[in-house]
Amino acid sequence: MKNLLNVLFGILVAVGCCTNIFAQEAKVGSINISGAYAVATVPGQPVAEGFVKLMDMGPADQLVGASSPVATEVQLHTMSMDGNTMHMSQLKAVDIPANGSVELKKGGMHLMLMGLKTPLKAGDTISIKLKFAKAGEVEVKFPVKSMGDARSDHSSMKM
Ligand SMILES: [Cu+2]
Repeated sequence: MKNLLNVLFGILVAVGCCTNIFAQEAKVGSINISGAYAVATVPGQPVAEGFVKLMDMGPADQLVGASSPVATEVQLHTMSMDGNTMHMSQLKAVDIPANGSVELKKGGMHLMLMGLKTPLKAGDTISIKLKFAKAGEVEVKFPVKSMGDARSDHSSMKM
């Protein structure tokens, strides 16, 4: 039994190590960050979107800012429908409920990379630093996915 537990523990450690290598997972304070990705751009496109899930294992916190070496500025945005028109507006902060989670995802809140210094190509990985009001700052790796891949993430329905 003890051996079995050791094996299981070994597996857990191994899995933990591997998810760290693909570091779209990160942790700072009580905030767990997962599922980070950015969407590839076409040449000349000056902006790109980034998405990420934030899970809070502690008291309520806020995502208050972000920055990246590949963009002159990273803003927090949200989308809303005004009749049939999608509007994007800038947020001062994204609330993360205590012991809860918030997801920045397609069609909703997102990170907006402004003034891209280089186009984002699928397969690349960029780094974005997230800043939380309480938990502090953490650098997160965002793999770049093509528009198609990014879309298929959300189509769990069978065609
Ligand atoms: Cu935006």
